[in-house]
Amino acid sequence: MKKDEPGLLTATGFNTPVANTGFISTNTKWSINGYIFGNMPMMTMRKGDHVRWYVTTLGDFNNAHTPHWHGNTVLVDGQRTDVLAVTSAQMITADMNPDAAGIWLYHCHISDHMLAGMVARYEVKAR
Ligand SMILES: [Cu+2]
Repeated sequence: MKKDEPGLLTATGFNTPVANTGFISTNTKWSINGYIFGNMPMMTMRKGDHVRWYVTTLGDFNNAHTPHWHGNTVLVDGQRTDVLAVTSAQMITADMNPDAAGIWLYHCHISDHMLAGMVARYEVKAR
């Protein structure tokens, strides 16, 4: 296989038999604070708490994310929402006053990221 053979270069720049099998892309994982598929230690809070979420990401153009909270909403710059859009080196402060008790998903809403592990959980305990 020649290095500059058309159609063989990948986004990673690897041009190897392994790269061309899809091995690298199927083994790419997206994490939240280094954790994947909900294995992050549970983030816990109580109903009615004031919870401040600091949301950021770093990296290349692939590191655009859409963090999404199930069960509760956040307030950002006066806008109530349950999903944000964050791009590389951007920082967003989101304030939450959880009113729905339970264990909820917190995940990136970009399908490829979610399916590759970018999922965590948080728990809102009753008062
Ligand atoms: Cu993402």
